[in-house]
Amino acid sequence: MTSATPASKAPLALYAIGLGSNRRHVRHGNPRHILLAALDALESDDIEPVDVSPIIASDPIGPSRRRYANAVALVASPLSPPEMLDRLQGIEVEFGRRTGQRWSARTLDLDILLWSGGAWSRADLTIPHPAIAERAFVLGPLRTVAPGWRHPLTARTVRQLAARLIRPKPVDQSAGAH
Ligand code: PH2
Ligand code: MG
Ligand code: MG
Repeated sequence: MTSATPASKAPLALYAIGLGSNRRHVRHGNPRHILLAALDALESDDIEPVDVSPIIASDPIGPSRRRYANAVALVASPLSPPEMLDRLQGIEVEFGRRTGQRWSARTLDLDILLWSGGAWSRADLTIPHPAIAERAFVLGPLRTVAPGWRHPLTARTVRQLAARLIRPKPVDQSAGAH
């Protein structure tokens, strides 16, 4: 190795990455093992693991009927958000993800949830992930690794968002019954 790449001179940012899987992988096996392998794949010269939540099993939100394994990793990296997205998409493809499968069963889904730079919104990438506040399978694991991290748009901490999500809500009389 000769000179450092420009990326390695950029200041480190912290990212919270959401991991999800609800299909088996021919080599890695069940979703839990897929997440463990994905955590290994994530670690690289310019992505340093800082912390990982427990892996939880969660009921599917959306059309797929298989249960998911979900987890959240905190990583430190000099990569910019689009560079990080590229990297994550590359790993998804390595694990057999086909494109055009939004919300369908997937071997591996890697989402940027939070970034220490705050909010980012361009073309195909929005940070914070827009659905964070409604998803227990994200907030549960995220709370174990970053309870005090403030959502840059609502200024609520992850702990507060998680508490709001699980607190029983009064019945909304105006809403139609399902
Ligand atoms: N991901 C989805 C849709 N539904 N449900 C659970 N429980 N966990 C997920 O990761 C998940 C989901 C789309 O990314
Ligand atoms: Mg995704
Ligand atoms: Mg997702």
